[in-house]
Amino acid sequence: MARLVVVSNRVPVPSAKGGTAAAGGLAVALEAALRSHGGLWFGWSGKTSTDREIEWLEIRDFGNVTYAVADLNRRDVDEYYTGFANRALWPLCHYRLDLTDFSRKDMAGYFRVNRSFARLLAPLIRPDDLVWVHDYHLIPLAAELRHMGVKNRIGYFHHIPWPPADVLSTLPVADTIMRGLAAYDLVGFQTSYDVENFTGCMVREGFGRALGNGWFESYGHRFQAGAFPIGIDTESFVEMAVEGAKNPIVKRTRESLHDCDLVIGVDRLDYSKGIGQRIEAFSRFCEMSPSAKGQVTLLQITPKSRSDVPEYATMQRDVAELTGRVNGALGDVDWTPIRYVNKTMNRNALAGLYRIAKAGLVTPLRDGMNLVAKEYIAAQDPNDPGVLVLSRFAGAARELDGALIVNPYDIEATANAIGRAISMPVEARRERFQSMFPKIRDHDVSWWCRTFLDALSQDESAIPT
Ligand code: GDG
Repeated sequence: MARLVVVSNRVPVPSAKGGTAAAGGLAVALEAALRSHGGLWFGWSGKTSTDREIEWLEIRDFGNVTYAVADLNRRDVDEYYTGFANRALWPLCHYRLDLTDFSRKDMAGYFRVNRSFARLLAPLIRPDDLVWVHDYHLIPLAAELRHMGVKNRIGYFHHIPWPPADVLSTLPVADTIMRGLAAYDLVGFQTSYDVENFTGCMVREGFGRALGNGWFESYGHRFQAGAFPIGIDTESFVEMAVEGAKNPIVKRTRESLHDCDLVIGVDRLDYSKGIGQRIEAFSRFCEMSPSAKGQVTLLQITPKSRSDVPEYATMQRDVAELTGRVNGALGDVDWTPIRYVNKTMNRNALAGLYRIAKAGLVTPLRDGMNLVAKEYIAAQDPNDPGVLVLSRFAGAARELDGALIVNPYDIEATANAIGRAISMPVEARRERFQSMFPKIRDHDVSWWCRTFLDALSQDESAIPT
């Protein structure tokens, strides 16, 4: 079996004692894949150094896995990460052209940091290694590695949506980004819709031609693109949710609810997640259904993220204000309609909270997949499951068709769906749950890893003639 090299923007380096730092399902699955293949995990340490250039790596071995991380200096972080990745590519891929900032300085920083990463990584790659690069921060990495003579098979997975050609074309360096993707051997997306958009960008904008069967030829290189929907670590999440009932935070929540039904939302504070629209919809639901007063509470768990990016700071203020306004207008001395928690919960508590919630609201305006949707289903009691209200614009909606699928821009319809979810009879809830659970059980995160790596291991013989 080939050795595996994983490259991601951030690397969860275990503690000196060997304890894992990987918290989420994705990191745990990648760590497991690395352990079974043996390998190397390379990326940014997450630290900002005072050095002028990225020049050195901190390398540590844990069993058969090596972790190699580099610090970035302030300018690199501002231009590569906060700037181009999070103020150009992220809003662009989430169809938010109104929030893009195409600064030339940031673009240059993005390509510069990718070149520096390639320079540090290239000498660590052995001839038969499989290289797997993750996410939009690192699109140009393969092209840079190729310039340095790296001939290995290199795969890329795009965790967020891929936009249609008209949206991508607004990016001044769209051609360099497409050229960067063409340097990989396999480019993975979350859904077939993203693959369609990517094909449109390739073919319609004249960057390359489609050879059929997911194969493309572009800038003299043949590569494959396909949909690889990411999953969660379903088995361990189910266990965590069952155990979660004993968690002190879950107990406290349950006691504080008295007879109120709980509805839950869990999202990083990000404008793609539709948190404002969701709060409006919940507020509309409370206004429309007098019986909701004092009987239903929305728990919105929203850890802060990317506070260095101005659009996120603005959003933090807006959501806090909106929540305050709704609670002020609708609440009473003994009832707070929305409990807004602006901090990170531990994962066990989160799993237990999903389980006691009668409805899970996952209503992003645009999302690559959305793992919260899958976690909410995994956490349910099969005999008395809650109902998932899911945006049609989340990649997860392609698989989780037993959810109440909503258009999150339609506040009235989302409010109605919340009402339907809360009052749905148990037989209908069970039926919906049973239609979804086997999918997330069979297509878990290990399946996703395996499927991607199997496809990456194939050679060019599968290209149609
Ligand atoms: C990107 C794509 C794609 C959230 N709050 C807490 C907490 N979380 C955990 C959730 C979930 C994860 O964070 C969020 O994953 P999502 O998939 O919902 O969203 P992104 O962070 O935007 O991820 C997305 C994903 O990549 C994977 O490919 O699905 O579309 O945007 O696991 O549970 N975890 C804890 N406390 C919290 O307060 N412990």
